Amino acid sequence: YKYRIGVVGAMGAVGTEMLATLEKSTLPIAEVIPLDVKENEGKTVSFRGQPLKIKTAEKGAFKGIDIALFSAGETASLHLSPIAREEGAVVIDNSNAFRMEPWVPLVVPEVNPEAAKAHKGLIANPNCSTIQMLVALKPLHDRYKIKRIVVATYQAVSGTGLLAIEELNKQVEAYILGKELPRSVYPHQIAFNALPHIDSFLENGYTKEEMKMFNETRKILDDPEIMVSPTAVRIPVFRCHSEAINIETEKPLPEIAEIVQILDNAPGVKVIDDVQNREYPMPVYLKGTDKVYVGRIRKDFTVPHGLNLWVVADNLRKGAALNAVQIAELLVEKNWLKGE
Ligand code: 11C
Repeated sequence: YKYRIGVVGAMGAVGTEMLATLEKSTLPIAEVIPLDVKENEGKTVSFRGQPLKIKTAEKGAFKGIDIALFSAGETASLHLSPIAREEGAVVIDNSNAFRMEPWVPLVVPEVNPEAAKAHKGLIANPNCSTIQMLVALKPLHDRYKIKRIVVATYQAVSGTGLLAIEELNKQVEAYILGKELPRSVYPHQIAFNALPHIDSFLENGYTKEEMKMFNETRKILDDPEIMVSPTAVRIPVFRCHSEAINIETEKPLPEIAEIVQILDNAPGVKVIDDVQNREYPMPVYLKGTDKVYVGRIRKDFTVPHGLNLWVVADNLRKGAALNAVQIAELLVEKNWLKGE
């Protein structure tokens, strides 16, 4: 059997990466159907060298589609995913719309693949900052039980979308030309700046982005006690989110060499950590890659069982498109497409 895969939001920053990731996927694909808003109908995207015409994502468009990868924002997911499911597609949703719904599995294939099995026609893809943090931490959590995570993120503008990429480009250009910096996406200048503000603020003083890291971590690890204390920051980088992570574990941690080995052997992780040769993960060199990169691995000498790490991953790939395609591959490989 070959699968018909729909990509909703095919012209967006993540949608484009979904098509690129599907091109390389081992999934037996009969057809890719790119869907987007009505204004983009008839425009073309490329898939394996062929131009594909965009169709409007609307009622009727999902008939015959086996798997629909959604990345068109929360409103589109809320409106269109029930339609897609009714028309027979299994939805893999990249938005925040359903992640915390008890009936929806929230899946990172390297971390909690089993959770996908019991789906009811919709599986949620976690937030990019959560995905890369947990791919790196899961092997340590399994062995030493992490009690508390303190994390500061350094997030790329592509997490906001294509308009934000354009805004950073235009601001840099205007700055060099000595012109006034245009601004529409972010509440402050993003070029040469750092904004401790991602998504909207909640009553507790945290942002939604920060609370996603707390709530999603507990759900994915199925650990209602693990503590996550986050600060999410937007920086003027185009691609790849970076995270400074501090963990405290219940059990004593082994020597650094052993931790490096555990991480390097973990699925989806690669260690880049040779400070003598100034080697550590950095966004500019890792854009367009598929793994989660870990460096600056060192003991936190201020607590009994603590560790500091620096984690970088391409937010559009492992943080979004690749994770979604991996979920599709998992469903097909395990024969879990039907769900429960
Ligand atoms: C960002 N993490 O970098 C966000 C983008 O819940 O899927 C993804 C938001 C989400 O701005």
